Amino acid sequence: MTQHLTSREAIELEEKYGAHNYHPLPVVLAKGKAAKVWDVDGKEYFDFLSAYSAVNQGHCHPKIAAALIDQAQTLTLTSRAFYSNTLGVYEKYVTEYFGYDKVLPMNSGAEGDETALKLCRKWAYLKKGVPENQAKIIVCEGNFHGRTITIISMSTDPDSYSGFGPFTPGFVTIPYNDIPALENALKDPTVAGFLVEPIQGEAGVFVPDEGYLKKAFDLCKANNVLFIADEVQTGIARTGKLIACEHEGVRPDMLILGKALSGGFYPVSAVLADDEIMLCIKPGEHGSTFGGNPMAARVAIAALDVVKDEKLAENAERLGKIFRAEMTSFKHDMIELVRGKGLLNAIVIRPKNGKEAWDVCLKMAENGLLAKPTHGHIIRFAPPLVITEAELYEAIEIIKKSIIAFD
Ligand code: IF1
Repeated sequence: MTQHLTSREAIELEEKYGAHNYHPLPVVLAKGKAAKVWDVDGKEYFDFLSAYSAVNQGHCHPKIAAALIDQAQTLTLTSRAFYSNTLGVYEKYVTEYFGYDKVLPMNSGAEGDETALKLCRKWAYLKKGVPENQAKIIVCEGNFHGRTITIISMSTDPDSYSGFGPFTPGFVTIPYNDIPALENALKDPTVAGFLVEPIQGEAGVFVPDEGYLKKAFDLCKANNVLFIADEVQTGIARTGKLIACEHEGVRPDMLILGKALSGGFYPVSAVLADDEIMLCIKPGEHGSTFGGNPMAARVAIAALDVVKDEKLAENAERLGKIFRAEMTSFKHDMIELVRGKGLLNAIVIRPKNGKEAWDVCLKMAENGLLAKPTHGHIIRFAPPLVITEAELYEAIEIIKKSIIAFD
């Protein structure tokens, strides 16, 4: 049974016994359903973070919960030392769903990225003929791919990498949304891959110029370099298409998925690629105790079923347009800029009377809507994709009312 804690008690416990690697908004959540969550006092909120886009299908989706509970009472973990009657079914389902030959199942998004980096290097040595230990991978300034040592070795954010060196070599950093810079970096014949987020999440929902991904993809192809899309945050219908690369008709050589692949029930990530790349890794060369376990397999199938059944991509596309139109036409001196795609949006906040994005988030929480600032002056708005149009308009009123409160 869950203990009945007051929000103060819950916060004090985390402060005293948990590492201080986060600075949460002072809200203690106890329950969630679809686009809403409730705190320990029963206060209701719209969730406009969706666990950083992991609960696209809405909180506690009954269909995903049913799959999880059924499998939890049947078989949870076999390890990959044996076959299971669930993994192959999921592998067939997910590869057909996204249109790739094969999938490599992992757990966290960071593990998905690490897997893609390893596959890319192996491919460089086995197929491209890059001399041993010389492969380079191009990454972008402002990237966010997770928290492991190798991944922070690619980061340009001092909060992410400072004090954690020495770093993994083999990365070349170029500005995001800069085709000439990519063209130039691709001249090096030891370059094996280009790892990119179709929209940069952590950078504040930074949407590149139209055509950037397509041009980048074509340049990679012309130079025999793998185009690797980190769609951990942008994938699974969030931006109005199943994956964000689809907006430009790009099919990445490697596709990294996580977060909403499980609808927020369980850490499930995946790398998808065709045989030419995927078969470069042989038995014993990569893996994970939990990757592809029976619960993950069942949960991911259910989560992806929900995306199709409930037309979540279409909903994100349609409601995203309403959100941006409403927020753009709402003229207020604290709103500097509204940007995004589908239901992955951000508002750049211009501070007023010493009040900034954090204060706006506190006010919105008071008024019944949860969102989180990034980089001090940007607020991300990413509700579960099951939010209804009526709920969205209600939420927009809360956002407007909260900003007006600073007049
Ligand atoms: C945290 C940001 C979001 C990601 C992309 C891989 C991962 C992430 C594109 C790693 C993770 C997170 C994790 C979360 C905060 C968050 C985030 F603000 F930091 F950038 F979503 F916008 N690729 N994103 O966005 O996935 O290993 O965490 O499963 O608390 O660090 P993970």
